[in-house]
Amino acid sequence: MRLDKFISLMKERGFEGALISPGTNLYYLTGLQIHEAGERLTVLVVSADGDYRLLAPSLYENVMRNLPAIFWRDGENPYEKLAWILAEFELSSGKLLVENTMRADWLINILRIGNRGFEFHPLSSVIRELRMRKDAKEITHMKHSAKVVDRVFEELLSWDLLGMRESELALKIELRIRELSDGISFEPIVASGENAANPHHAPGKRRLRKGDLVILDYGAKWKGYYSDITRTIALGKPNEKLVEIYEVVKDAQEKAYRTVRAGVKAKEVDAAAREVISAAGYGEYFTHRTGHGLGLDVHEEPYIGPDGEVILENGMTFTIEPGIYLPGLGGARIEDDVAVIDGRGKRLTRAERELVIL
Ligand SMILES: [Mn+2]
Repeated sequence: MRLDKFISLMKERGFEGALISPGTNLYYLTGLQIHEAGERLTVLVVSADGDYRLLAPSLYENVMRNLPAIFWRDGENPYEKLAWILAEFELSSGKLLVENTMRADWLINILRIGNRGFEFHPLSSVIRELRMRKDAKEITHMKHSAKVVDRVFEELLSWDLLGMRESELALKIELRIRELSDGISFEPIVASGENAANPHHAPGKRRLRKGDLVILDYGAKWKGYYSDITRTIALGKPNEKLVEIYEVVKDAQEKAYRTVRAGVKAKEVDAAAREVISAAGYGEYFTHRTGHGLGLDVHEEPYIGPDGEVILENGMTFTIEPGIYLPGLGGARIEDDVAVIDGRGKRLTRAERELVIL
């Protein structure tokens, strides 16, 4: 069980315990998915001795039967109960892991309840080692998630795109993803014409027109696992400059992909993409890292950037998504999801990468 594995790793690293609030780490360790805990304290207390207990609001009483739990009712002070669990587990000092995304108001209250001797550390510092290495089942979910976005890309090429507003296309993509999967990874990005010079453009009222390069960036979710794809398409023949940057981005993406191997550092993959783009004279217009880890979170480790010291291993999954953005003119980005399998990089997303001119 993942929780046992986590506890022994935590102990090995000299931690006394962990406080894990709802999120992907809690889901990863226990399978527990808590929708909208909001302000009500919900936390899994884990001790390096192997004990664990969930403290949760009583409104979840009927849905949580697989973990030892203590419930609190509205009107009660949950922090008193938390103090009681910490005392029972003999947790009063030492290194304690805290979920990175825990609400500040919870943490402030926890800091007030007799924790004089604790030294807090982010949960990610330990759990990253488990989360980064996906098992076969996790990879299967990611493959499925990737298939969905490939399919949506193929379908959207036959939609009547000319004259459509960016926001309308984004909504149509979202709807189709939702029909085919468990949900979207983030609100789809549709960036057309000069808007494509902004890597994270929010789709707006601009209508797609002839000569545009259009960046489409979207993802699906399957059994908790995300995909994330970007394709750049052309409506009618774009000007030569735009075609040129597209081809440079495509070469950079391919080069980075071919660099992926077990034993290679993440930053070597970044450097491979960056070299191609710099050699073509567009280095200053590639304004972000080459990619990010992907899994239960859309952005997780390993990050594929110039500072990426993580050594790639089998089971690691991440994106490769170089781009060039020319202010006032437009931009291009190509993004695939890649897994390290049998020592080599393997693309999970397989949609067409040659420039599609509609
Ligand atoms: Mn991405």
